[in-house]
Amino acid sequence: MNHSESLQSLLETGDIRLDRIAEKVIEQKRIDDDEALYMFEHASVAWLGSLANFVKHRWHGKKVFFNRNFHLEPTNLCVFDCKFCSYSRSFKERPEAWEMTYDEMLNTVKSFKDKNVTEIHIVGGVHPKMNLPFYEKFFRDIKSFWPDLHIKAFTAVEYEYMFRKAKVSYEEGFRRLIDAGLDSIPGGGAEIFHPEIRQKICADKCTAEQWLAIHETAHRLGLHSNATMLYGHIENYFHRVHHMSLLRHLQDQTGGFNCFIPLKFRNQNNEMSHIPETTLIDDVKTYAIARIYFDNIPHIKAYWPMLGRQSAQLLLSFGVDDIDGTIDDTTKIYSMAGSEEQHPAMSTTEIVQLIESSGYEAVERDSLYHEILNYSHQNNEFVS
Ligand code: V47
Ligand code: SF4
Repeated sequence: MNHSESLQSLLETGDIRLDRIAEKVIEQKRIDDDEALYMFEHASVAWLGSLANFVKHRWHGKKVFFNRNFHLEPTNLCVFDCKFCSYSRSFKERPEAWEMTYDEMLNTVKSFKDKNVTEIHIVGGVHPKMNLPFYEKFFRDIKSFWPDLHIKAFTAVEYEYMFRKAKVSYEEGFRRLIDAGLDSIPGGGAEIFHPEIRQKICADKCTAEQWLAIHETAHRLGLHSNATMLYGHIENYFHRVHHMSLLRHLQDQTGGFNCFIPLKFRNQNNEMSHIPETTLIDDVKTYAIARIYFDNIPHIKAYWPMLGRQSAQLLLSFGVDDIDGTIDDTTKIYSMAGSEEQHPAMSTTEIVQLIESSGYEAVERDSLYHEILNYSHQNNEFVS
């Protein structure tokens, strides 16, 4: 019996549909949306873990990726009103709002220059004053003193607003920002694409069609991006599969998504606080099914500031191969939403230990997943 055959016999459940799904995945055939839904409804956690781990191993062996990064959140004032958001403040109610000046933003970036980081992740509330010309100048100023800092900036929600206000097409807007220094795009703002849910949780921001068109345009212009899914609130399994299906379809056309990041809804201090957070079992299933379903997205990320480091570590055995970065206590989105990580920061040493103690190889990557250093070849001489 070869390895695939023995795995297949190990995964035999007596449920014909699950057995067929395992067979297809092992033979590298694509599973369809009904099969993904069936896994959500019928597969055990142990079965999902074994299959997702097999798929992850086929993509990346024992490697788990991380990077050295920091966030810049220039403001939490936002013109939109997402019901799940604990972080934003409206222009009418300003307590707990912040709005950095241009110089404060630039000085914050400069303060990281000697901190051994490779990426800045910029995201925040959608603010009319922080418009296209503002960020063209900002990117140029960053690149003038730090040319090789990778700028990963703004969700599709921010771009839709910024380009609409500047009266430019998505293509024109991206061309200007790329020229100024934009390097890639994070995956936020996707939430749940299905209109039945989107209408209830974030009715006034960019639509699913706009989110997808913005990423399609970015990919066409050579930018890579990520994709997220906000799960564990009022959506059901069907909505999750529908969401992943639209992403898989776009990825077939462009190949521009680097990673998929399921984001667990955290329920503190927002208008959906009455909804209980979903279980760890549901987290594990969602990540594993994502790994099994996306045969065309290379990486599945467990974003540790949102999940907490222990859950992120557990998910390494359920299809996850990336846990994001060092962060250095520079994001408030999840601490304000009730994450156990109230001041998210991990040294390189801590991240490497977290990965290695789960039996994997820690690999520092750049923002586009080029390997910088494989720590399993390093005799434990970490760089903090
Ligand atoms: O779009 C907001 C989510 C996203 C809550 O691309 C919440 O590498 C859970 O997308 N509970 C923005 N989630 C952040 C984001 C992101 C984060 C890290 C890495 C990357 C990447 C992207 O945060 C929003 C929304 O889906 N969010 N509030 C909440 N209460
Ligand atoms: Fe604004 Fe983003 Fe919060 Fe929505 S999720 S209210 S767009 S900051």
